[in-house]
Amino acid sequence: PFLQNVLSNHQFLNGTVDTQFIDENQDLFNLKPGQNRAQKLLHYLGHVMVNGPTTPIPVKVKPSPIDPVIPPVPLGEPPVGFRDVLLREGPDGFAKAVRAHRGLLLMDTTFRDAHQSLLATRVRTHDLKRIAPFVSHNFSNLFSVENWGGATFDVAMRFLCECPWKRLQELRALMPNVPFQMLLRGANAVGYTNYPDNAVYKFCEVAKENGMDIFRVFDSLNYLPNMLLGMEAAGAAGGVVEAAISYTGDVSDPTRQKYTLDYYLKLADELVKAGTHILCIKDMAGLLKPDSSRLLVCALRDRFPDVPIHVHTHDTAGAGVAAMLACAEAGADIVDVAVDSMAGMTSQPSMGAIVACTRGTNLNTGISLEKVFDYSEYWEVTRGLYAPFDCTATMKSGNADVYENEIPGGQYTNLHFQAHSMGLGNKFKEVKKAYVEANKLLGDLIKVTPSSKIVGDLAQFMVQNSLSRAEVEEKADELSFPLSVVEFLQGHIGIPHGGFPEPFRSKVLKCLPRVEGRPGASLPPMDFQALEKQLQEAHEDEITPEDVMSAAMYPKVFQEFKEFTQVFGPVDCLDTRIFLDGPKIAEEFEVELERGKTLHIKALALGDLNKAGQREVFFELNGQLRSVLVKDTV
Ligand code: 3PY
Ligand code: ZN
Repeated sequence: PFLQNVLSNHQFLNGTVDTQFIDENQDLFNLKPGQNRAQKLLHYLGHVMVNGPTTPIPVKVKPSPIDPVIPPVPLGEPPVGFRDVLLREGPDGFAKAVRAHRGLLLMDTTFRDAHQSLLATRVRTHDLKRIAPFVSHNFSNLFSVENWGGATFDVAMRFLCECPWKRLQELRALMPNVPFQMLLRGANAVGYTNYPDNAVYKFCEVAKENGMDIFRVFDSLNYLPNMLLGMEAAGAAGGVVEAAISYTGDVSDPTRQKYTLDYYLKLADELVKAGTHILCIKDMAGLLKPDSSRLLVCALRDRFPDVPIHVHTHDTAGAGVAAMLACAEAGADIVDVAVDSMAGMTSQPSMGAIVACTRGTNLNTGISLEKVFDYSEYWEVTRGLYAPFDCTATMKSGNADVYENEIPGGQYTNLHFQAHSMGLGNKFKEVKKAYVEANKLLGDLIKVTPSSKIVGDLAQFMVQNSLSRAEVEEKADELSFPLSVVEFLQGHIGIPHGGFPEPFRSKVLKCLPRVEGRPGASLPPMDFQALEKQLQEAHEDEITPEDVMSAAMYPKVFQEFKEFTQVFGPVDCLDTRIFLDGPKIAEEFEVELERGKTLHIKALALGDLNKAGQREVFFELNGQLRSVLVKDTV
């Protein structure tokens, strides 16, 4: 700031002052970023106190004032877990050990999908880190903790102003014994669009180096060439490949003829042939009922006796526990759960319920129910900190209508929230109906990120313009469709099962170009060296290989994130309530910047508005009076 002020001073600029000293001492300009982290944080706090949170807050609910209590963790190393098996035996040996395991294994989604589904993906690394040692010590027999990928990557930078890679590194250090799992959107990596092949490979390589173990790879259309690319990238990085078949429809319903048991088995054949270590059924909308679960899992178990089967679902209809128990009884090795207070509704089924229901049976999970209660209590209170993002502000229950509209968990919450926040709560039913119609228009798709967004965009377009399916079909050559719909029809995300809907596609596209085959195959490789150079020139901080990957995935989001931290410092160190809502006057709190470096801050007063539209905010920082000037933009 000092330098900035000097450089923008008009006397200085006019050359009316003697600057010889500066000219002769160029090293004055080598200011190390980060040295004034405390001042930057005061600037952030002042900003939040004057103008409110920098991250958009969807509902006018304050974070809970109650601080979470971290349950005690024993001293010493955590017990040996499946990660030790993985490190010792490699992915093949790991898969064998999983298959040979007696009892049901669980993946805990609390660190990723649960909050992606319930809390708009807003859970911060700060709160994950606090409970990580407890999980490491008490849930060492988990198959994995899902803690990365999906929407977490971009939300971390975009809304939480923190680095997703740092999350991975820090959690890895705190949980050395439990395998980490991420959701990789195949050729879309952690984005919404296809990336050049070398970007997907590099992404997996860097993720593995930073501590990722298991890559759940899916494609939103189950388009095999996209899936194979993701699988190869994860495998080449040395990761455990978990190819995921995205499930839609109902295999137990003979009237549903598009996504039949045969369709899933044939796809599974291809994935096993391609060498997947684990086979996953990814039921992103929660459509598996006990009957369909039995049918599907029994058939897969018979066909692939040696391949571990892992099932993912959402509890939107409320039948998640029943479905997962049916899967386990039919021979699934692993099912996904979230801790009780972060489970249910559009999230995963409850960990406690599955642990309790399998206790004393041959599916026993080996997990202590008492520890689940402690874990759940931590999350119950922590969840309160995220009240401004909690879907329960408007959504009061799950809904079995998901069997009809097939909306994936996270999207169900988003659409519900959007309808309610626009004061159109009574329109949600209409949006869901339009979603069904939009899906039919597009040829009955597998719906998961990003194909689900395309169906959602078309549905919203239909509601906004009061268009029925028949009208859209009839006027397809005149309407201006959302870009995502047009690009999908052009073939930008791959080819859907059964091909594109005709004559709808031709009517919409007219003479627009069409992508043939796998979209990524025609993209030129990314030049990482050039990107690194460009980032080094643009930012003062050191640029790491992880930063290069962040910029490769989300160039604009990364740039804004860097600019933000340059001004406001390491806001990831703040407690969540302070981060979201700022301190109250007279509140004293601590901020641990790094081990052994803690700031003691007290918010003292908020000054009056000055002529320049600013307010001075006063703090005590480690016992010394400090103030920051903040522009009042409210
Ligand atoms: C994602 O892609 O983020 C998902 O969670 C899909 O289910
Ligand atoms: Zn999911």
